[in-house]
Amino acid sequence: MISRRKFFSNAVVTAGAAALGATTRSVPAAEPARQPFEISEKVMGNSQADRQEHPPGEPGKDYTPVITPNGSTLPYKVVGGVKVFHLIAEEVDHEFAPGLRAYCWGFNGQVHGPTIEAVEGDRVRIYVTNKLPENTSIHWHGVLVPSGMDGVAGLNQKNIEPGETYKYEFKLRQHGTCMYHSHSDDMVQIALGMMGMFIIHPRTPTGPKVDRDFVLMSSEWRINVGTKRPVPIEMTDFNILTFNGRSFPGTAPLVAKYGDRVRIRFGNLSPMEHHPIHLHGFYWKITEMDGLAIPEAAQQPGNTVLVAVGQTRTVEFTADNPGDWAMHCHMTHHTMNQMGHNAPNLIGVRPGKLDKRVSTLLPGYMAMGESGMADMGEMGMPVPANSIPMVGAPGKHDYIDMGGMFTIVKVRQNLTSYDDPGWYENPPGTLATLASNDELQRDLGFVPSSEKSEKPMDHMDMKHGG
Ligand SMILES: [Cu+2]
Repeated sequence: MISRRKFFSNAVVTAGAAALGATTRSVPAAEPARQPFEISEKVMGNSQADRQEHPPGEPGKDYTPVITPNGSTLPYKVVGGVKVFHLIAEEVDHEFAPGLRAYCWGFNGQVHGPTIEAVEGDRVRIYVTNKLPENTSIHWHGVLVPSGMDGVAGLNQKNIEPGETYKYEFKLRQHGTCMYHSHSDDMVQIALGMMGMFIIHPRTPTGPKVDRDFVLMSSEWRINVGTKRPVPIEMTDFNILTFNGRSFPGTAPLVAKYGDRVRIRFGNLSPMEHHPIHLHGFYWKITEMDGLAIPEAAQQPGNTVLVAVGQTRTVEFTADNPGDWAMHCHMTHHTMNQMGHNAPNLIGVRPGKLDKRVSTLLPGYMAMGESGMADMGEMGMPVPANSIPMVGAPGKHDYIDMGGMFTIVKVRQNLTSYDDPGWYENPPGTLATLASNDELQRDLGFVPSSEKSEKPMDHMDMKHGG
C-alpha cells in the first residue's frame, strides 16, 4: 500500500529522470518496511497512544453506551482480557409493525442483529453459530481486520456450514460507526435481514460529550400482501422500508432532553436503494463518514443526509427545539407501507361505478384515492391478514398517514426519564389552527370560497378508461 502523498513525494524525487512506469516501480525499494495497519492508522488519524495496550473498555467509564431503538446491544464477557461475543444466525419470526410479521433471517432472535459495541484498542473474539438452512459468513463492514477475518465466504474463509460455529478475533485499531452483515449468498441473506451495527468508541474521546447516542440502520423489503416471507429476488419494488427492522408506526421515538447533545449514527444496508434521511426542527453537522471522523472545520451542516447502500453517516446536533419532530427518508415511497404500485392513477377522477365493475374481476378491489390516498389507513378499510397497506397511526392532532422509514424525535424540557413522553403540548400561539373569518377578512380582505377548485379533468369522467 502506498499513500497518495508518498507516491507523489517519491515521484518528485525521481521526476524528470524516469518515465512514469519506472517511477512507480522505484517506489517499493524506497519504502521502509511497514507494519500491518500502519498506513491505515495514519488514515484514521490515530495517535501513537491509540496503539498502546489497554484493558477492555467499560461502559459508563470509557464510553456512553449507544441506544438502538427497537433493538438491543449484544452482551459480552471478558475472558483473559478479550471481549467475547456470540452471534447466532437464525430464522426469526419478526414483527415489522403491529399487523405485519414475517419469517426473516437475523441474529440472536432479532432483526436486525444486536448492535456490537466496543472500544478502540479492545481485542474482540466473536463466535458465529450458523442455525440457518444454508451456509453463511459474516463480514465486519468498515472494521479494519486482517484479511482472513474479513468474512467474504470463499475469498477470506470457508463457509460456515449449518450447525457450525466459527471464531473471528481481531484487535480494534480504529473508532467509528461500522456495520456487520452476511457475506455468503449475500442477495438472499441481506434481503432477509442479516445485518447489524458495529460501534467502536474512541479510546480517547475528543469533541463535545454526547448525551444521547442513537443507532439507526435502514433497510427495505418486499413482502407480498398476505404472505409471511420477504422476497429475496426483488430488485426494484420494495414495499416495506425500515429503521432498525421496523416500519412506522412500529418505530420507537428517539427521546432527548432539551439541551442534550444528540448523535445519530445512520447505516444503510438496503439491498438496492439509497436513503436521504431528513430531520425536521434542527440542523445537524455530519461528524463521520463511513466511520471516519471529519475534522470539525470540515463538518458539513444540513438537515438531510444521503446514506447510500453500504454507507454510514453520523450526525450531531443540540436538541434546542422542544417538540415532536418527524425524521424520515425523504423518498415519498419510502414512507409508506405495502401500497400496490400498479394501481391506476385516479386522482381527480370520479370513479363512479368503477369499484363495482372492477371488483367483479378482482374481489376486494377498492379504487385508491379519487382525492388522494391519505385516508386509506384512517378509514380502517379491511386489509388482508398480515399486511399493513397504508397504515399510519393516530396522532395528537389528526391521523398520521405515514409509514415505512419514519420515526419521531421527541425533545422535552423537564424530562425525568427517557421513556416515551407522549405527544408534545404546544405552547399557546405555536400551533397551526383553522383561520377564523375575522382573521381572513382582516388580513386577506376576503374569505376564500370553501368550494373545491374545478379542474378540466373533473369532466373526463372515466371516458378514457373504456
Ligand atoms: Cu429511502
